[in-house]
Amino acid sequence: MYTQALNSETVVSTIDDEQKMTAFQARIDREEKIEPNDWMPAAYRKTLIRQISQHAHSEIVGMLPEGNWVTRAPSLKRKAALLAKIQDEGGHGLYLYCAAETLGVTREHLVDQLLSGKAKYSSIFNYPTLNWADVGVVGWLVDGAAIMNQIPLCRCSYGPYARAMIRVCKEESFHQRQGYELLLQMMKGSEDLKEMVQDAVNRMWWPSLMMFGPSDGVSEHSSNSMRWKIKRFTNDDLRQKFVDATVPQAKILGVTLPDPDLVFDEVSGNWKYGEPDWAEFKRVIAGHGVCNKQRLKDRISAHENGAWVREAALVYAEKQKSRMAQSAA
Ligand code: FAQ
Repeated sequence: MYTQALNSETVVSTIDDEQKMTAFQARIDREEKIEPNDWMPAAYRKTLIRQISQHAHSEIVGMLPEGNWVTRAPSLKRKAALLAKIQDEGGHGLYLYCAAETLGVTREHLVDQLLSGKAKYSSIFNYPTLNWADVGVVGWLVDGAAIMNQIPLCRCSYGPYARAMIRVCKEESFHQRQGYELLLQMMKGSEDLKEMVQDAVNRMWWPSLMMFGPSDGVSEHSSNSMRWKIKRFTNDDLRQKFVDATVPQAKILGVTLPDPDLVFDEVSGNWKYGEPDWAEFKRVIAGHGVCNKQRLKDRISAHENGAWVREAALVYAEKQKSRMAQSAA
């Protein structure tokens, strides 16, 4: 008797869920935004929490390689631009943590996942920034790749993520330009400066291509994310767009992209490129890149050193609340 009752409830709820799923997909197909209080499949929520939080972590960890150069910027102008850029990245992380919180997770939980090494962040930030030209190349290639990936996210089906990305993309385009302009200046300088730029490009080119994720054949999340219009293009499509946009910029700059297989294909109108080293990519995202340990160590110590700020903010918020309650009484 008990089992029968349970089974019939399960059947009703399965039918119910199927109807909800169909209605949900129809909303996505009509390009309606999904908002925090709307019904959504558990897997859609999980995918968004995963992607948005990884994105937030990437912004916060991404502050570190550039932070390494603030005290050594070659002029006041460059220092001011670099500081502004790094502050922007911190801001992007905060918008994104807020967007993730609308899905029912707490920022504390997400930060714990980062600091305990459980959460991923973009592989690119596990490479070192060894010379000043790296700051320019991070702007040109890393922000360039980020923009290519993130402009379509402004049309993501989840409202809070899409809206956060509009402002993020505006700021990222300033970041990309400051990097490219910095490199243009260096390329007008001495042979040593030109070599420095070429060296930075040689080291950052392949890791920048890896930012788009594994190739489509092995990308486990792409098909669901495309169906749900979280992602609008596949990893390989975005990587190709990035290569096509970047090759002419490299020519203007006067640097060589370190890929002997790079060739223009008249039929497709695309630049064909060689295969990134996917074994290296896997090693880096598994925690074995050059800087993974250092990045986590730095984030943990920043978190610990900032504990008093979080405590003070909480005490201040409590004080404000009790003052408001007193004045309302
Ligand atoms: N690094 O099935 P897919 C920035 C993981 S922000 C590490 O293809 P999906 C700003 C992936 O998470 C840059 N992990 O996954 C800045 C998944 O693992 P999981 C960050 C990677 O989600 C600039 C597994 O591999 N941008 O640069 C990477 O459909 C300058 C299977 O992959 C974003 O996060 C990778 N490169 O596609 C700051 C944009 N690629 O979760 C400072 C939003 C893949 O199952 C200075 N994110 N994985 O354990 C996305 O668009 C997507 O999440 C992708 C991956 C494209 C990253």
